[in-house]
Amino acid sequence: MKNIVILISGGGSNMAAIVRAAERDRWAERFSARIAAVVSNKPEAGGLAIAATHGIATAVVPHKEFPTREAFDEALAKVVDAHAPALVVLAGFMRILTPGFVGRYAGRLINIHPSLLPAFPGLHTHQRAIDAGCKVAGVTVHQVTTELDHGPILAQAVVPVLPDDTAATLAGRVLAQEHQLYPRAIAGWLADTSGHIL
Ligand code: NHR
Ligand code: GAR
Repeated sequence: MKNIVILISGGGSNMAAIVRAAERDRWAERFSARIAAVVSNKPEAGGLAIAATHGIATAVVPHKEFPTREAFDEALAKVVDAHAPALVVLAGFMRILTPGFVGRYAGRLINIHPSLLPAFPGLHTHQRAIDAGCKVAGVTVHQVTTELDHGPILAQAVVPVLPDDTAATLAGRVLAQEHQLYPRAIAGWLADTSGHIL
């Protein structure tokens, strides 16, 4: 069985979309894969309750309780390693990971970023796309490397930027695409362990 561990920080709608796709598309039978655990760095993350209703193990590693990023990442890795993951999925996970953590999961650590990378790495992507006058925006699934939001691209989807868009309306349009793209990219990765679908 290939165990998937999903890391979240918030609402967990991408995580929920992945869990629903795994159930709907029978990843257990097709890929011998399962969502083994959902781990949050924030105790209040709404996604934890959603995971629990699907019978998925949950854990919290509160970053605020650790003196350094290295100490947090070591504690996080211990929890993740307990599930022997074939794939670690960042889904709205908001802490930059140290080279030690990234190296440990090299080649099996992926992220979804709400911009068309290499444009707008980092935070506040939607406002930055609007401010730059972009006519399209979108979402990127990529492998995580030590350079933030710069790993090899696995999949992308594009949405229009409309004249009256605010960061919130654009984020909603992008998020709807995220919910389609991330499960497809993971299924592609599980099918051929490369993940390139587009
Ligand atoms: N870690 C590495 N090494 N490489 C990547 O590509 C990563 C990563 C960790 C998270 C997600 C990323 C995104 O998709 C991600 C990619 C958080 C920040 C950030 O600045 C930036 C990018 C991403 C996630 N976080 C602040 C920090 O100090 C905290 C912000 C907060 O808590 O709200 O870690 O956009
Ligand atoms: C998503 O739009 C995701 O791409 C973005 O946060 C949202 C999380 O939503 N990720 C980042 O900005 C990472 N820095 P969710 O918790 O409902 O999946």
